[in-house]
Amino acid sequence: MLKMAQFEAVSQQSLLHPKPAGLALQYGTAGFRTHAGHLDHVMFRMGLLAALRSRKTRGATIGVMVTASHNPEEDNGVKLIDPMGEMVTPAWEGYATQVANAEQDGLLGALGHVVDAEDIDMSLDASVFVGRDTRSSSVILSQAVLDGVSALGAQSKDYGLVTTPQLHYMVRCHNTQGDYGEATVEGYYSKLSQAFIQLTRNAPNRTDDQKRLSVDGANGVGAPKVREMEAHLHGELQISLFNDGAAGRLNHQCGADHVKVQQRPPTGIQVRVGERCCSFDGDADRIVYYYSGAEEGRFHLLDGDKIATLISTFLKELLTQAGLDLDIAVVQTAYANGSSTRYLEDTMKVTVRCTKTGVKHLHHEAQHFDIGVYFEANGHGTVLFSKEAEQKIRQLALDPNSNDERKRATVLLQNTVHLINQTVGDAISDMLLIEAILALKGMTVQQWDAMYTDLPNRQLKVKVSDRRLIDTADAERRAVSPPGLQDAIDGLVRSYTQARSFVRPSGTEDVVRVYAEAETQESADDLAHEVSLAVYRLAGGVGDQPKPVH
Ligand code: NG1
Ligand code: ZN
Repeated sequence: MLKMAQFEAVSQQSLLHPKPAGLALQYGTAGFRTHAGHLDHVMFRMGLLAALRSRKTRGATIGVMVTASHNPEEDNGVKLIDPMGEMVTPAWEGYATQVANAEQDGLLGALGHVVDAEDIDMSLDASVFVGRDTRSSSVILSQAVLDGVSALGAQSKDYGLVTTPQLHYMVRCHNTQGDYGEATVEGYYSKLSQAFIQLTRNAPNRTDDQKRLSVDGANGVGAPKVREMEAHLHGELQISLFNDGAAGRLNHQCGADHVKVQQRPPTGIQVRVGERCCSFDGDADRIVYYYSGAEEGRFHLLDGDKIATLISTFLKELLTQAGLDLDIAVVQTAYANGSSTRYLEDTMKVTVRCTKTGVKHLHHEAQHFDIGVYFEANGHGTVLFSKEAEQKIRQLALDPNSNDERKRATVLLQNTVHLINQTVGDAISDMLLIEAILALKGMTVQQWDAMYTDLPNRQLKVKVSDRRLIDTADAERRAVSPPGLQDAIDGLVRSYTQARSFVRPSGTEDVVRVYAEAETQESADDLAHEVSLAVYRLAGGVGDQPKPVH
C-alpha cells in the first residue's frame, strides 16, 4: 500500500505534470518515444515507477535516461534501466504503459496496482539515477523525472548530460559496490582508457596515421563525451570530431542511423580517401564505420554486422591462443546482412543466433553463452562475458605455468573485458575496442571490410492505418498476418537471385519497415519497392503509393 504522505505528495505533484486526456503511448522497443511536448506527465510518472522498481529490487538503484536517441531533435523519450545496468524487465514495461496512460484521477490506482501486484514494501529506501541527452527539451523533462522520484520519497542523483550507455554503466557500478568500476563519469573514462592503453601497448608499431580517426558526433551528447574520453587516451587515439553540436541540428543528415539507412556519409564531415570514419547516434549507443574507396571513391559502410565479425574473430583467436575452452556466439537480428551470417557460420565456424529486433532480445540471447557478441546491423551492440568466463580468464592470468603466447593472449582478453561496456551498446567503448583490435591485428579498414562482401540491401518504410495488423513469427522473418502478405513476399523473392525480404511493424515509429537484399543493388531496390507495394495493398497503406527507389 502507498503510505498516506506518499499518497498526498503524488496527488499534489501530479497536478504539476498533468496528462493530456485521452493521450495513450506505449513503452516500445526503446521505451516511450514521441514529440517532446507530449511527454512531461510520462517523465514524472516514470520517476514514480522507477522509485517503485527500486523498492521492488530491495533498494537497488534504478536508472532513468531521457533521450530519443536517433529521432529528430523535437522528439524525446525515456528508458528505464534495471539494477545490473540492463534494460528494464518486460513485465515492468507493461506497468510503465499502464502508469503512463492512466488518466489523471486514475494515477494513484495505477500505482497502487503495481504496489499490490508486486507486493512492494513502501517503507524501504529507494534510489534512482537520472541522465539526459542534449535535446533542449531534456532539461525540463529530466526535472519532471526527478519530481516523480522525490514525490515517492526516493533518493535521486542527477548525472545531467551523459550518453545512454554511461548511465547504464553508473547504475551497474553503483549496484555492484564498485566491482564493475566507479559510478562516476571520471571512473568510466579512467577504466576504459586504461584498458585501451594496455591493449594498444601490445601494438607498438602503430603509425600516427593508424591512430587517426574521424568521428561524427551526430550533434548529440556523444560529441562532448568522446572529447572527454580522448583527453584520457594520451594521444593513443587522435580524433577529428565533426558534427559536435556547435552548429548543426541533432541527427539531421548525420549520425549512425542516417549513415546506415541512407548508405552515404553524413554532411559536415570530410571523408578522405581510405581514412577511417565513424558515426555515433544521438545518445551514443550505436556506432557504424565507413571509408571512401581509393579506386572508385565509392562509399564503404562497416555496420554492426562487420563490427560483430571483427570482434568475434578477434576473441576467438585469443581464446585459441590462451587455450581457453569457452563457447562464443554471435547474436543478430533479421536485418543482419546474409553475407555476414554465412561468413560467421561457414568460414569462422561461430554459432549464430537470430532474435527479434530490439536490444533486449539480443542481450537476453547473448547471456546463454560464455561469450555472447551481439549487434544489430544498425550498430547497436556489445559483448557479454558470463561470470564463469571472466573467472576462467582471471585464473589463467595467475597461472605460473603459462607460456608467453598464452600469457599475452590472457592479458589481452582481460583488458578486452575491461574495455567493453557489458550493460548495453556503447559507441565510445565499441569504438575503442574496434580501434584496439585493428591496431593489434595491424589491419586497415579496407582489410577489415574485405572479410566478406555485403549483399546489396535496401530498407524502406510504408505508412499503414494500423501497423499492429502485421504480425510476424520466426524472429520476425515471416509475416503471419495479414493473410496473403507472406505468400506475396515469397513470390517476389523467388524472382531474384540471392534474395531475401521481410517486413515488420516498427516499435519506435508509426510505420511498417521493409527490408530486402539481393545480388545487385538494383535488384535489392526493386524488390524492396515491390514488397512495399504488397504491404501497401494488403495491410491498409495510407497516403501515396510507395514510389520506386530511383
Ligand atoms: P524499430 O523502429 O522497432 O525498427 C529501431 C531499430 C532497432 C532498435 C530500435 C531502438 C532498425 C531496423 N530498427 O527499432 O534495431 O535499435 O530502433 O533504437 O534499425
Ligand atoms: Zn541510441
